[in-house]
Amino acid sequence: MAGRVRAVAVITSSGGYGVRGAVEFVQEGGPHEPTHVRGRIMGLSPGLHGFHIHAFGDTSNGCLSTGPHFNPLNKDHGAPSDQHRHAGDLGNVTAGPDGVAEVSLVDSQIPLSGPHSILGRAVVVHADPDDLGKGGHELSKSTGNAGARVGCGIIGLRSSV
Ligand SMILES: [Cu+2]
Ligand SMILES: [Zn+2]
Repeated sequence: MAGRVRAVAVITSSGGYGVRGAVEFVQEGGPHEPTHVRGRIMGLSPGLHGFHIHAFGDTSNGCLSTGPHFNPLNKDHGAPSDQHRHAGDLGNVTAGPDGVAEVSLVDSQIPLSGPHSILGRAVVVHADPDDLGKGGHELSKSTGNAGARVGCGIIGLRSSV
């Protein structure tokens, strides 16, 4: 129906963290097909970092203005494997000792077409691990208590070449 849709987010740092990278999104077919996410993020501290789609493609005030996690179905924060989660909950990426995180995942709640499309929204990388809603912190059910927003990028259509 919709054919293949490709998008990309170029990630830059908010607040002088030195985080940078790019993440590509590909969805084959219509809005019910899963989206493949692939990319590389550099300049992170080694370890886990919360990785989400936030609601707004607005970086006018750095990563802060991307708003909350994309949550069109009004659910609690969770893990990517949870049925009840924010659509934008992609869990964590893991940076190696060199500060580089390779991203490769497939997800069924982040379409590039249809009413819940993530086009025009933002990818955000956090300073701390996402506890996937299970940390018992007051922020666990809203943000996974993932801390500062160290990098972000607006998800836009990618050229086909
Ligand atoms: Cu986030
Ligand atoms: Zn969330």
